[in-house]
Amino acid sequence: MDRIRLEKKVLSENDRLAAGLRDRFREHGILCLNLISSPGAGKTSLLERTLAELPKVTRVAVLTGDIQTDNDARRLARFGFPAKQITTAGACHLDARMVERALADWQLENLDLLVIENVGNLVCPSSYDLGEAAKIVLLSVAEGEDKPQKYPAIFLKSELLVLNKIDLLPYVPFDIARAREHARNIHPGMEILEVSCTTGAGLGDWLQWIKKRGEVFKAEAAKLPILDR
Ligand SMILES: Nc1nc2c(ncn2[C@@H]2O[C@H](COP(=O)(O)OP(=O)(O)O)[C@@H](O)[C@H]2O)c(=O)[nH]1
Ligand SMILES: [Mg+2]
Repeated sequence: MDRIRLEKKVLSENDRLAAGLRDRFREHGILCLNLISSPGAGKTSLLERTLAELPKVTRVAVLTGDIQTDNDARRLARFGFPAKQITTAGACHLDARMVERALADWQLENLDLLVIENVGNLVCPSSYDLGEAAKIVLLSVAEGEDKPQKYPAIFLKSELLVLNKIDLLPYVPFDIARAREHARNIHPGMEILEVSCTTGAGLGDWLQWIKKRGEVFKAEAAKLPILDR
């Protein structure tokens, strides 16, 4: 009982901080995306590909979460955009306070796009709002097509499913039609993209998705009343 009460308190404090972050992102016109998957599905690889393709003038930054090491931030910093590691020292997800702290010395007025790579986990990150405009779930074809059935919350809460590693389809028994069906059973309106970060297949559609989502975000932000929090 006490544990449930404590969990509720932690989550509502997180919601409060996330609402503050969302306001700041809106105020500065920053599209914030929260990338979630199990470890190794290819989040950092997708970000590497994305940063490599974006024009150098793009005002993009990335935050990347892991329990230990700054390996991913070092992989991402090579592309010349701001990249910062958040190490959670054991926590299985990022929370809004960690994001707030990581942003403290960045000038938000210089950004249009912020991509957050969450800690590899299909469960805990689904409960923690980071102020993002959209959660995106990645699933690689080496993980089994029944993951949406096993971990429904994250598929329900994500706008987009990115099916990665399609170059491996000839070698693994992964039924991509069933994976799509399972995802849409959980979340009928879910958008689904198929990509390979190794061959580059489908990455044009992914970049197009980001561009369109940015336009929708700006149009929605323009309709909302001026903030008075
Ligand atoms: N074959 C194949 N391997 C990939 C692909 N994307 C990522 N990988 C590999 O999968 C491993 C984990 O990728 P990483 O981006 O670190 O995953 P993360 O833990 O989700 O950030 C690495 O060895 C990548 O090279 C892909 O599209 N195809
Ligand atoms: Mg990673």
